[in-house]
Parts: sequence; C-alpha cells; structure tokens
Amino acid sequence: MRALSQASLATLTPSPPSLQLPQYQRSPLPIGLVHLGLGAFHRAHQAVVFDALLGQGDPRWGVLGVAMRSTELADALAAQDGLYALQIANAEGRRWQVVGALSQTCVAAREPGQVVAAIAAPSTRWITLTVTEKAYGPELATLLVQGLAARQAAGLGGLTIASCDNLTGNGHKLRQLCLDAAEKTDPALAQWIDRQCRFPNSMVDRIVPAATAQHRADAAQVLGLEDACALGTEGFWEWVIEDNFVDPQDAALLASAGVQVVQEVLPFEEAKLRMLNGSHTAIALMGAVMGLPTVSDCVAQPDIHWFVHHLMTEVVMPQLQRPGLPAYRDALLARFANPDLRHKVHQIASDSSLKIPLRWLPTIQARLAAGAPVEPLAFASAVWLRYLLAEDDAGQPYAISDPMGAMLQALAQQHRGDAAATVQAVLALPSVWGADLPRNPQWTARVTHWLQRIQTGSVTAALAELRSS
Ligand code: CS2
Repeated sequence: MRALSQASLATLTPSPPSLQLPQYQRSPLPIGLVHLGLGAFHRAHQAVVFDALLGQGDPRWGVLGVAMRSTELADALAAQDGLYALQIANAEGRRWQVVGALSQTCVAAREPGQVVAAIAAPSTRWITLTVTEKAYGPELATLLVQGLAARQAAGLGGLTIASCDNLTGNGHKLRQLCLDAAEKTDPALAQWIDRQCRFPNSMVDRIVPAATAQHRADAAQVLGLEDACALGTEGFWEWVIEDNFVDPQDAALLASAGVQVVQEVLPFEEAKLRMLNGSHTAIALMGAVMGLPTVSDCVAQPDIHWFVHHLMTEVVMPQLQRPGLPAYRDALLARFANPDLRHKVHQIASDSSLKIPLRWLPTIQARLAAGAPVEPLAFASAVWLRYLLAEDDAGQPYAISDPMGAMLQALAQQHRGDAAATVQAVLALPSVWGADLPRNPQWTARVTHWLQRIQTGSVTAALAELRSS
C-alpha cells in the first residue's frame, strides 16, 4: 500500500462528509506558526483550527511542528509531508479528516537552530505550546528567549505566544517565565518582549487519547493509503482564548473557525480544569487500582458514574462561574462514556503529582475555607495514595509515570498498611498540597479514614461505602 503524502493525497476521492481533505495549496505552505510540543493533542485541536483557516484561503496559518525531544513522530510526519488522518468519533458516527496544517516538523533537542530561526522568521506570527505541565521550566524559557532575541535582532515585531496547556493562567505563567529568563541575560530584551509580544490565556479542550495501531489500521482502510501518524478523537472541541493578540484582526479570524475569543478566560479555564480534568484524574486513579483499562470502562460502573456526578455537582460546581454548569457536567459525563475513545486510565494517571495541584487543590482549599464538605476529594486523594503502591486490587503491577514517581512509590511502600503514616508522609509534600492543607486536621483525618477503608477492603468496597454514606 502507498504511503500518505502530498502526491498520494491527490489520488484520493473524498466521499463527503465522511472524509474531508485539505482544500488549499500546500506546496509550499509557508510557516506562520511555530508549535512547541508536537503530539496527539495539538494535531487534533489547534492544527484542525489552523487547517480550517487555511481552508478559508488565508495562507498564514501553516505550522512548524516542533517535538521537544522524541524524534519518531516528527520524522514520521516529515516522511508524509506533514499529512495525517484524524478519526472523529461520537454518538452520531465516525468521520475522517486529513489535516494539512503542518508544513514542516523538527525536534528541538536535535535541531534547536531551526526552531530559533523559525521564531525569528518574518512570516512567523504566532507560537503555540502544548508541552505539558512539567515542561514549564528553564529549558523551555531558554528556547523561547533565544528565538525572541533573534527576532528582536532581526528588527522584526513581536509574536502572539499562546500556551495551550492545562495550567491555571497559562498565558500569565508563560509570560512570566519568558520575562524572568530574559531579564537575567538581557533586560532590554525583556522590555522588548513585554512591549511587543502578547501571551493570551486560553482554555483548550478535546479528548485525544494516544494514537494506537487500530487508528492506523482504520485509516489504511478508509484512505487506501498507509498512514503511520493516524489518530483519533471525539467530535467535541473547545478553544476559549483571551482577546490579546499582536494582530487584533486575529480575533475575528479565530472566531470564524469556531474559537471563542473572550475578555476573561478564567471562568472557562477553572470549570474545565476542575470539572473535566479533576474528574479525569479521579477516574484514572480509581480505574488503575480497580483494573479498569479505559475511562469509558470506568464510567460504565454505576458507582464511579455516581462519584463523578456527585463530585462535580456537590463539591466542584459551587465554586465555579461558567454559565450552564449542569449541562456542561452532563456533556462531560457523555464524553467520558464515548466507547470509541478507549482513553487509557494509565495515560491520564501519569504526572498526577503535577496535575492534582491544578485540578483538585483549588476546590479543596475553597471548600475547607468555607467550612464545606470535601469528602469525594478526600476519597480521591486516598485513592492516589493507594495507587502509588503500583499494583492493582488483583495484585497486577503497573508502572507509575511521574517526575516524583520513584520517591512517591518508595514512601508508599515504606508505610504500606499504615494509613496514618502514609498520609503523614505523602500529604505533607507542599509541591502537591500547598503549605496549609497538610496542617489541616479535618482534611488529613478524612484522607486517613478513606485510606484505611481502602486498605482493609478495596477501592471498590470503599467507593460503595462512600456512596451509601
Ligand atoms: C487528561 C487531559 O491526560 C490528561 O491528564 O485529563 O489530557 C484531557 O483529556 C484534556 O485536557 C481534554 O481536553
């Protein structure tokens, strides 16, 4: 079978609406954006928006897709002229789209000069990022600052630099990271960045599980071409971005492609992080210990479904401002149940030590400050402590993928069977729980209670108990 490429794409006959192909000139496709963090999420989210803008006849949205370290996807995409097929599956059925927005790909660790040159190129207008929580550090700052320094030296204007990671105030965080790094080496550059660049906050949402061999097999059948980079997602997507761009006209353009451009992203971001991602982390940890492979397997269990509904309704939603929360919650539960996604719980459970502070902590803090119950999150936190033993309730071992994983696993092992000691050791970590929570006796007592119940029985039994309490 021939491989997907610009040349073989021309042989495809689309059968609308089940297969959508790029309807614009791709060779050459100039680079208007540098995307850092080339992975599944970007390819199923921002790249689809840029593809739509390219399809409207605006050639400025071609992307240089930069993988930070791993070479495999970047090289596989390069071999396919940046093309890949995206399966979009929901209750109404499945359709496919070949996305053409990726003009070129490269790897930051291997070709840093290419990234810097692209940031400093006259045609570049934006940088977007999906580098995950753990990458917001010095290495990222150095890369961005080098690129921006080259841009300033070339006498060009600034860029719109949009973090699309699941962080609170992601634009603010990224701006501060860049300004701090520039300040250290070149205060004039820091001033230039401050004056010339814009860092809009944004909320991005689409469930995009890691691509599998099944996606590749399905794509081969639909396209009649081999696609090593095929992936799948759901129909739903949202991108809510702060109206804060170098080129003010970008607001209307993005809106024409379905992006919501707003003055204040915070209500959307908080609702998404705490409802979707907060539930995801709880579901993933429960599923991992219960031996349930995917999110849809989990929410098919009546007690887990109840838990998620209860968590959102009783504990998370009271603090949120986004309009239409009950409908948002119901839509989330339906999205979690999508059987086509096969979203692996262990994928979501990765990096939980970095996700919990963003997804659960603000709710816990606000509830405790108001004297309101936090029971489901005390339960979920106890499940995380149990999860750190790295084996499920049937004794099957699994790997923990987390920057703090080895340390956390060692602590959990050291205090195995002793709930109070485990809570004291792991709930004391300020990078996860902040400074005050570990000293709150009500909180530690409830987590200890649930860990004890889990230890004497199982997560399944403790969950049933929580439901009936
Ligand atoms: C998930 C997110 O892996 C995870 O931690 O919670 O990737 C989630 O699927 C997306 O944020 C959905 O928009």
